[in-house]
Amino acid sequence: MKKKGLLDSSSQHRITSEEQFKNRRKLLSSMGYSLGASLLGSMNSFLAGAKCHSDNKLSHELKLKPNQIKEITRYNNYMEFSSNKEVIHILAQKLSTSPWTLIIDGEVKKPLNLSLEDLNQFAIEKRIYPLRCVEGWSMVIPWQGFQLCHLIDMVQPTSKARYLEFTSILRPEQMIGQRTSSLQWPYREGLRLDEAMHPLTIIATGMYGKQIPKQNGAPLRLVVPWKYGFKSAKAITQIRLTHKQPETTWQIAAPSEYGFYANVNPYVPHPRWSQQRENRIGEMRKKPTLLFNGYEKQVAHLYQGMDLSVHY
Ligand SMILES: Nc1nc2c(c(=O)[nH]1)N[C@H]1C(S)=C(S)[C@@H](COP(=O)(O)O)O[C@H]1N2
Ligand SMILES: [Mo]
Repeated sequence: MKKKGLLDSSSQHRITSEEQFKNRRKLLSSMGYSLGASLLGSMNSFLAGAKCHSDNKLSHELKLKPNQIKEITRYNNYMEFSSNKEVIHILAQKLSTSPWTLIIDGEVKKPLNLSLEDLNQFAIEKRIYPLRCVEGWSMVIPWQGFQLCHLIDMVQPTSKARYLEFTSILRPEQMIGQRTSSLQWPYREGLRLDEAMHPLTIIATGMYGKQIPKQNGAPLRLVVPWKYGFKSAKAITQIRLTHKQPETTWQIAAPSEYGFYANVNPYVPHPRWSQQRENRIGEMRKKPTLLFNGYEKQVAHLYQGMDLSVHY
């Protein structure tokens, strides 16, 4: 009787804090529970880091000074439009971003089809993050958005879910690069579930106090600050939870140059250049690149036991 109640509460209620989770685990083991099939499923997702806790202290932790809005909005990477960074802010105005639908499906109990209005229910927070492009330049961008984990909580991943695949919009009639560049469209990216659940990982909807500009990924853009910029897919329309590691656009294009993990790492050079330093846009001298883009303390545990030069 008691046993049943306990199982119910662990599978149906949200875990609100790590402390609560640890207490529950202690309690379970003190009661002599062995991890049966259904409980194992829910424990697995906790162990994968699948508890969502808000952490808005992360915003100012690195005490970075944002780049000027002009720098952020006039020097972009967005291959759906051009490989010329300085014309994207013009070409991207062609993309119509409303109405917009975000589909979340795959290994979830509650697939969802969300409009931008639906997404307004999330409290918007500010996050000032460095963005380090794999090419060797960086910027500091003051985003607004919400933690991706809140969205993942809503769809309830199944026990098979291990990864997320993000798909950007396919609209060649509005995106000239999709007609002229040979990358495999639509642009796709992926994260491991625990990376996606991490409180640093956000969906950005705004920047510098306004709606996010089209050239920066309107209306919805993934932001994962400890990874190279290409992981942060712009204009996303679908998030699919999967069991298998998804293929990503840059991995398909050049597997020896762009790995699935793409953690910012000064000790693992790109095959054609060093990653030890970066050119912060607006600054004269190059600066050292930091492991995990400065977030080692927050994310290094996700990669314990992994050789980061193999899983690059
Ligand atoms: N859909 C899509 N997302 C994308 C890209 C892209 O070409 N297409 N480029 C990526 C790369 S390489 C970088 S460095 C960042 C650049 O973001 P920014 O233009 O907002 O600075 O967007 C990333 N997201
Ligand atoms: Mo990039």
